[in-house]
Amino acid sequence: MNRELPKDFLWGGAIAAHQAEGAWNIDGRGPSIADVMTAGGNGIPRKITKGVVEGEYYPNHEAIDFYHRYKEDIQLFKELGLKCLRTSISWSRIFPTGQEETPNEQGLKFYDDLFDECLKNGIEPVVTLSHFEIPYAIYEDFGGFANKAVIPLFVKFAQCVFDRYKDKVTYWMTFNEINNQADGQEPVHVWTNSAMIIEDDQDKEALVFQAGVNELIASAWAVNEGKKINPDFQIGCMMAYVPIYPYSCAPEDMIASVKANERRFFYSDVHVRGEIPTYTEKYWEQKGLTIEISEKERQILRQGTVDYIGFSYYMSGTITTLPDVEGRQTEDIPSAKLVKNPYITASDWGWPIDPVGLRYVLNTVYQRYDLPLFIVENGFGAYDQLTDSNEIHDDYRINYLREHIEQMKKAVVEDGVPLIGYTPWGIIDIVSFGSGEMEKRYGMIYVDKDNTGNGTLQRLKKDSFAWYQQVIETNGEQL
Ligand code: BGP
Repeated sequence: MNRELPKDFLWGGAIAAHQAEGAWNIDGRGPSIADVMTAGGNGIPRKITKGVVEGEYYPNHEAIDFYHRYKEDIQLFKELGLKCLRTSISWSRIFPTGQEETPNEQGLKFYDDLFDECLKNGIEPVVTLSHFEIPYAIYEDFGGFANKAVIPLFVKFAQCVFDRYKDKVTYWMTFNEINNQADGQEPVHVWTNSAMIIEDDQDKEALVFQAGVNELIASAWAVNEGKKINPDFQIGCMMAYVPIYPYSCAPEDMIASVKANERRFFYSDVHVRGEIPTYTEKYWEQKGLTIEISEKERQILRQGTVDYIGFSYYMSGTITTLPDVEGRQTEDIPSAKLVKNPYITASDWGWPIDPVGLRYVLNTVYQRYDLPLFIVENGFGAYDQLTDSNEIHDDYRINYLREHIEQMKKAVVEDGVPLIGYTPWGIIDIVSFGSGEMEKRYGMIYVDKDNTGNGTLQRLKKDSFAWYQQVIETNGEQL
């Protein structure tokens, strides 16, 4: 039996525009929702400010200055042996307010130069259209994706970059973690791709579902347009899969697990099957949610289904209805609580560490959709210590990645799951999305910058750099 990964397996690394580029207000770029997200950290949540507020520190303004340093970084990626680099295009670098008739040529040129530099070094760009950022003006003028007027604006952006880079990029994804409608804090707001500030008297669940449906329509429409521009494009969705296990074999725990997983599967069901699933229509009915979707929009969904499923995997979750187990009450599944899994440990940020869960997701998702999969995020955020001789001994990160790659290989060579590639998250240290911290480090390349923005931005190779180089060189044999 062949126990190896395919020879053309796309070993790579992942970053995102708003977490790496910086250069937030130069060469014609307009502010994005990421530019008004303050730093959090040490348990303090990030918040979206209304506009850029004097005196606040915004970590995404400079990030790691990838915009000016990408050639140096790509030399390091080449040394690693990367076959692909996943990144995103900053929408407001192309259309500063999202509403211009003509795109910003300086923005388009930056990505031309970036993709050319990648290709020159044997690295294939894998591109996400919207990675948790939309032009801030779209939030100000339309209130974010809950407003259907934003759908054609996104499609115009997609058409522009599909056409501009049609000979440089094959693998695309539309919305990063479209199912991860991350909550902000007071005032309640939802950022990620929806970019909304929801006031207390508004129905959050209805707005989040409406924004999600509008994004799904925008995604399908973009897929359609992309295929007209280049029929060879491979356009995927991008999901955050966090499998929710039943805490016990009590049948009610199984049902709670099914319902919890439906909250995520809803999005990929629409991306892949082109229909709103019955279980979601029923949920909206039971909760009295009025979600607007016209017959024409349903037709767009049917025509714009995806070619593959990109997804992030970091952790699994656990749910129970048993009364005597401590946990956090879920908002939408009656008498169900999210609880700790007693069989696994967690990171410093409380993210459960469950490599076997990756094999479970690969099998479950492939069996559900029968499409190729692409792991476009998997990584271990940790506090790294710099030694006096500028070394970083990140064995914990090597162990986390090794265990996940072992399970990924089982899914491919033992279970027969077709997997396009693996791009560990934060191939280089970048700004954490959830906490805004630089010190929640994922990279195999260290960047000298701390949570308050101080540092030289010098790049250093961690121990995991040489380890991953070996993994790629041996196509996953040497772990
Ligand atoms: C995913 C996002 C990435 C990245 C990752 C790690 O949800 O797609 O952008 O941020 O999470 O999360 P964090 O940076 O909060 O540790």
